[in-house]
Amino acid sequence: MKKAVIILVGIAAAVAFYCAPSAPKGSRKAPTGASDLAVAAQKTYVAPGDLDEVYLFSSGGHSGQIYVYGVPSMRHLSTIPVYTPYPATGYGFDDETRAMLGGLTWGDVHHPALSETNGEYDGRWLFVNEMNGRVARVDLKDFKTRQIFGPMPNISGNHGSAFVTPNTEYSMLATRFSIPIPKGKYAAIDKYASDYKGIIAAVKIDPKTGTMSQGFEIMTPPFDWDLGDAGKKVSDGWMFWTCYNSERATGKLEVTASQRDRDYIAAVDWRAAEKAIAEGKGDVIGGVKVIDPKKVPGIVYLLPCGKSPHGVDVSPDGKYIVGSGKLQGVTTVFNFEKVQTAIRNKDFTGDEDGIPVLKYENIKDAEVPVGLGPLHTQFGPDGYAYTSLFVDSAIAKWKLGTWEVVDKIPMSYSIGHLCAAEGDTVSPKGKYLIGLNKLSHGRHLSVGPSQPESSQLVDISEEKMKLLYDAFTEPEPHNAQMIEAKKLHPIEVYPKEENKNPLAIWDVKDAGVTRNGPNVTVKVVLVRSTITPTAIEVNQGDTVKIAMTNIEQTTDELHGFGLLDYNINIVVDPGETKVVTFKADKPGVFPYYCTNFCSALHQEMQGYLIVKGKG
Ligand code: RUQ
Ligand code: CUA
Repeated sequence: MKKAVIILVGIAAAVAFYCAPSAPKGSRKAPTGASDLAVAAQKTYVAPGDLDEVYLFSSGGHSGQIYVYGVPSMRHLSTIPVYTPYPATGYGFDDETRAMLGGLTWGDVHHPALSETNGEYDGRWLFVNEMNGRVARVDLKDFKTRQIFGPMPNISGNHGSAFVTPNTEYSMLATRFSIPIPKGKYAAIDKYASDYKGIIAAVKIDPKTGTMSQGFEIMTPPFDWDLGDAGKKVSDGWMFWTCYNSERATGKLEVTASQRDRDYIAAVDWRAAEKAIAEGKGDVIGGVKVIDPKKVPGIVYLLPCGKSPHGVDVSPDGKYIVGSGKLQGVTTVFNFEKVQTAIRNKDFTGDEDGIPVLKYENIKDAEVPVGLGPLHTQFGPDGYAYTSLFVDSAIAKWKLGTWEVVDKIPMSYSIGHLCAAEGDTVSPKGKYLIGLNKLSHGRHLSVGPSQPESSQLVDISEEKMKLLYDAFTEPEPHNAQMIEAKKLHPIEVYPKEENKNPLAIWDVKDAGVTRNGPNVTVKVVLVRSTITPTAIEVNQGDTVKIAMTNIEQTTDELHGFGLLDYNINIVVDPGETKVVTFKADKPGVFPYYCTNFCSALHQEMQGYLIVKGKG
C-alpha cells in the first residue's frame, strides 16, 4: 500500500516536473513561486475514489454557463447550464427550461454568488448575473437552474451583480451601461451626461424558497458601475460599487474615461432605501419603483477612489472597504467607521446630481502599494488579504491593519479575479486560492487559436504563497466562489413522492396517446430499457405534448429522448418528469432513442414517431 502511494506520488511528481507548471514553454525548471514539485503534486493529488475538499463554482462568461470543479484536484466535475442551451443535459429543449431562457440563447455570466446566512455560505443556492439584465438561481440541492429573473426594467449591462447581502435578503446589481430610462426612450448621445442614467437595483429573494422578485431601483449619474460587494457585520446594511467613467464621457472611453485621478465607490444604505420605498417614496419608471437620490437624500454617498477602480471588497469583519484602482499601483482601504463619521459630519466636497461626495482624506485608512493594476481582493482567515494584479500578472499578499505587503507570486498570465476558499465571507477558510487568468500563454498542448483559459491553484496555508497547479477551463473565467464540500448535500435522485407534475405516470400501463382535437398528449415512461410507448402515431399539423417520466429511483440512471429531425433532445433524471411540446409539421417516420447510456440494452431503448401526412 505504502509502496503504491510512493510510486503514485513519484509519477505525479514526474508528470508535474515534465509539465513544469509555471515555467515558460518547454522549460523543465521549477519557476519562481512554484512549490517544490513533489510537494505540489502531493497536495493536489486526489487518489482514485477520494473526494475533493472544496467545490469551485466558476463563471463561464459568455458561454452562459457555470463550471463546477473539485479543489485541490481542479478536476472539472460538472457544467451547470444557466443562460445557454446545453444538449448534454437537455437544458433549453424542454418546455420549462425553454420558457425560462425566454428566447435568448446566450448570456454573459460574470459573478456567481453563493447564498449566505449571517455572512457565511449556507450551501442553499447560487445566484449568477449576466449582462442582459438577468439574474439566475441555481438550486444546490440538485445543481439545476431553477429561475432566471429578468431582463429587468431600466437595466442595461448587468455587470455589477449578483452580489448577495449577508442573509440573502437581496441580490444586488448595478449597471455597466447607462441608457435613457425607461428602455425605449430616445436621447441623443451628446445628451449622455444629463439624460442617460445608471441604475443600482435590488432583487428581492424569498428567504424560504430563494425565489427572486422585483425589489427597487436607484437612479444614478451615467457612470459605468463595475464591481460590488455587500457590507457585513459592522457594515451590514450597506452595499458598495466601484465605477469608472465618472467623467460621463462617450466615445473612446479608454481615453475619455481616464481623465480624472479619482472615480468613485458608491456606498448605498440599502436598508434606508428599503424604508424609503416602504414609505411610498420613489417614482415608477418602466414598471418599477425608482429612487432619485436627489429627491430622497441619505441613501447614496460617493467615496472618491483612484483611478478607474475595478474591484471593491469588504473585509471579513466588515470594517474595511478595499477599492482597487486598476490604473494605479495601490489599492485603497476605506474605513467604514470613518465613512459613517464623515456622513454624520457632512464632510462633503461636492456632489454628483445631488449625491454627496465624501472627503477622501477623512475616510481612507491606507493606500497599500500592492503593485500595478490591482483588480480584486480576497481574504484569508488570518488577517491577510490577497489582491490580483493584472498589469504585474501576480498576486500580492498583504496584512490588514499594518498594510504591509508581505509576499507576491507571479501568475501565468494576466490575472483577473481571484478566489480564496470562502474568501469573501465573514469567515474565510484559507488554504486554497485560485487565480483566474485572462490569458493562458501556451502552457498547454496547442489547440489552435481559440485557447483555453487558465486557472492556477495557489497554496496560501503558509507564509509564502506557493503555486500548486495549472488548470485550463472553458471561457471565460470571470469570478468564482469556493465552498467547503461538507456544506453541500445534493440529492442524487428526485424522490417519486415529491414529483408533483400532473403528467407524471409511474406505470407503463398508463403510458400512451390521448387526443383532444389537434392536440395530442403522450405520456411516456422511461425505464431500463424501454421507452413506452415504443411507437407514437400522430397526424401532420398536430400539436404534440410529450411528457416523459423517468421512473427509476437509482443513482445515475438517466434516460434521454432524442427525436431525430425534430431538434428535440430531452434528458430526464431519475424520478423526474419533463415535458416538450412541438408541432408535428413534418410527415414521415422519425426514430427516437435514449441518449444516455443506461444499461447493456441501452441501444435497444428506441421507438418511432409516426406522423401521418395530410395528403
Ligand atoms: S470583472 S477581472 Cu467582469 Cu468581475 Cu474583474
Ligand atoms: Cu435509457 Cu439508455
